[in-house]
Amino acid sequence: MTDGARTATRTGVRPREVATHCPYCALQCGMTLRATGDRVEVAPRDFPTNRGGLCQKGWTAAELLDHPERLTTPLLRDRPGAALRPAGWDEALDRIVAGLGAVRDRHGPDAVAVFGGGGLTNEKAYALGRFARVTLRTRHIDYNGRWCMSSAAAAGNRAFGVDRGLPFPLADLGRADTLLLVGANPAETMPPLMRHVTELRERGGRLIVVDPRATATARQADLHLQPLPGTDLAVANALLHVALTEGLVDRTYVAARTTGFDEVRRTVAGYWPAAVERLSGVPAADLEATARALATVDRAIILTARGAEQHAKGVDTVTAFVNLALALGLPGRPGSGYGCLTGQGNGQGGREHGQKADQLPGYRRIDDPAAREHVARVWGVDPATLPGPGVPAYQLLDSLGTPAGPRALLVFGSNPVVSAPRAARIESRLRDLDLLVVADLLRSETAELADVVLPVTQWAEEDGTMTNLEGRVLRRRALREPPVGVRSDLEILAALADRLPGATPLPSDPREVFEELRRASAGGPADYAGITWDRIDADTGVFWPCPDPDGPDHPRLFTDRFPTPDGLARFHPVAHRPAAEPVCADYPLHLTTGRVLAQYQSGTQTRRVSALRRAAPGGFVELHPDLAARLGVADGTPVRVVSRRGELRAPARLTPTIRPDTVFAPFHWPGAARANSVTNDALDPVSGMPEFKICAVRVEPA
Ligand SMILES: Nc1nc2c(c(=O)[nH]1)N[C@H]1C(S)=C(S)[C@@H](COP(=O)(O)OP(=O)(O)OC[C@H]3O[C@@H](n4cnc5c(=O)[nH]c(N)nc54)[C@H](O)[C@@H]3O)O[C@H]1N2
Ligand SMILES: Nc1nc2c(c(=O)[nH]1)N[C@H]1C(S)=C(S)[C@@H](COP(=O)(O)OP(=O)(O)OC[C@H]3O[C@@H](n4cnc5c(=O)[nH]c(N)nc54)[C@H](O)[C@@H]3O)O[C@H]1N2
Ligand code: SF4
Ligand SMILES: [Mo]
Repeated sequence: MTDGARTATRTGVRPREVATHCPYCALQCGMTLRATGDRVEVAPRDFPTNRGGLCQKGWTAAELLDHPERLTTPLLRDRPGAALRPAGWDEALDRIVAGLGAVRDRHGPDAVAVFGGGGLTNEKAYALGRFARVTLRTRHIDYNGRWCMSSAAAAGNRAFGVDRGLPFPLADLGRADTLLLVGANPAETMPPLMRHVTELRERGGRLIVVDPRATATARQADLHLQPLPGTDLAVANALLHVALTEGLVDRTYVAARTTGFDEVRRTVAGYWPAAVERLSGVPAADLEATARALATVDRAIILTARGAEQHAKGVDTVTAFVNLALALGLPGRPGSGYGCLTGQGNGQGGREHGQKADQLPGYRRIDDPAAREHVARVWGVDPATLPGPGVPAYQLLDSLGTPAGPRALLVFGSNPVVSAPRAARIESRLRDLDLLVVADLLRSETAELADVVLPVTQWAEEDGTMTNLEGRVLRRRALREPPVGVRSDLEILAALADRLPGATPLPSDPREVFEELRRASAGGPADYAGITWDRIDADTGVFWPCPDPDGPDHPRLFTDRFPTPDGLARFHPVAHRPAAEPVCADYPLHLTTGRVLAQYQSGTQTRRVSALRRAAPGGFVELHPDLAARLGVADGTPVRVVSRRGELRAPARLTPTIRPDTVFAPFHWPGAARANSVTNDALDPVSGMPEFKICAVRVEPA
């Protein structure tokens, strides 16, 4: 395709108003976009998740559409050290194809790697997986969801036989009697979700929050447990211990619907509340009150998010809460259950269609011969030519440019220079590549290192589907044509396939890609075969699995069986272990990291939105006033937070809402304030999740 051809292929008049969803988080709030003159206006739209609400990020999302820093032409670097310069599409694509060819000729197909994102539509995530496995024939593809959902996904798969973040609609929250939130701060990370929590509280239900900080969410709670970071597993085992000693376990449910309880019972016997109080700092009486609040009501829901999951023991920590939920008979009981709050816009769908290292579309395993056979048939290739599993995100990025690792990387929808753990190391790996290609709408910090940058369309210019935190498949709808010079990710993949020698063509029309995705997912755990765009349009989305176009979808899972071979859920005994990096005399404090309301992720997008920049202009370090006094630090004093891997510099923010032995830094900023200069790259052995939520540091005035 030549430079002008793309616009010519997109004919037809666009509507002046569309019903779509926010580009950012997994709540996927309903919004209406209106084109008024040359401006695009955002208005909230009533949808079951957001109930007419939007957060500040959603309200201001359209500011990026015509932002002066938006990329509208490819950028090229002529030689190492030279500045990026504007280039035409033909030149940019030729450069990529030549670069990929050189790397593959010298080092083989696995020397090319692909890194995707949980913000990509289902169609893009699917196309990226197919592009890697079929067009490039590399096993090396993974994505930023590894840093987000992977611990809960692995725990869900091993206990329930499936990984759907919420196995019930979000509206169940409002009707629960007790809601336990573990390491989740939705008042800042998904504000409209709190409408459901408000409903719960107005109905007399109880909210219990487990967080080392008294966050905006915890401040609304009836009970706030404030553990030392990294001790949630012990807390969960203590809750189950209390339920057992007080006779609160649902024995009928355990006998009829689960297997493996005996070993768990033996393990939790040692988790006396008094012992766990010493370990976690949570008073034994609060542990007892929490266990009773969950076990003595009709409808109880337990939700985990990144605070519990982003640890080197994240899978086991989630498992401990799943064990608790199973022992209380919650999963599959109407109005009750365990769930995980998925984070990115398409964090759920992004992990179902093949951008994960070990996975094929429909949430199939790439090492399963039947799965390979099915998907290879849809792709029209011999199953023997499909590569095997690759490696999880951090291992992949950490191997780049090393003798055994890939020498070329294509990035679609992530900014690892800011968001990867131990980011300085990853940054130097990226610099060691022979070829780095970044597709983005803006010059992210990762794009700044690239040899080729490709400008992509934004949400208001795209059709496609997203799968929200409930497993509800939604439609993203285009309001307007993209600016001249910009292409969609699908068009970029198709254009590369056109130019790569011997490659079969790829469709670039999202609806056509979705039709292929339906066939590829048919029969898999995340079965989309019965989902059509028309069916989504007719209602408020469609919940997977949905194998039959004329059959039902599944808002609620597990009502009569679990999708395991014997239909039973599985208990797994799990034991507490300390954080990968214990505190010591040189690094006596715990650092934990997370988010603020007005910034999103690596900040590429939200740091460029004026109202958000005013609301949250830069990084900071939260410190308890007692700790600050000991360190001689006042509010606003610049401090250094130093770990074995590096340091961050930012002003101190004094607040009594944090534990005195713990400091907190948000991770949205690059440069001196980059939290990931400090974080630990210890990984969960099952999920590959990095330990973003705890490492040992010292803090000193800068
Ligand atoms: N404003 C905003 N919203 C977002 C995002 C964003 O970047 N900005 N990102 C989206 C994405 S991708 C995600 S994954 C979600 C994340 O959503 P959340 O999981 O709600 O966000 P975090 O701030 O990462 O972590 C939640 C809480 O965990 C606490 N915490 C830290 N360590 C521990 C611990 O060891 N145990 C416990 N129990 N708690 C701990 C932190 O104090 C924090 O308040 O948000 C989504 N929404
Ligand atoms: N210390 C610390 N680090 C963390 C976390 C933490 O809690 N603490 N959380 C982790 C988590 S949960 C996550 S999800 C990651 C997220 O971190 P990243 O993977 O860096 O996520 P984003 O900042 O959303 O990056 C998305 C990039 O893609 C671009 N983009 C947006 N939409 C599209 C699109 O459709 N196509 C293309 N090609 N580009 C697009 C954006 O402009 C942006 O530059 O960070 C992780 N890092
Ligand atoms: S809560 Fe999430 S989906 Fe809703 S408006 Fe805010 S960022 Fe967008
Ligand atoms: Mo995330």
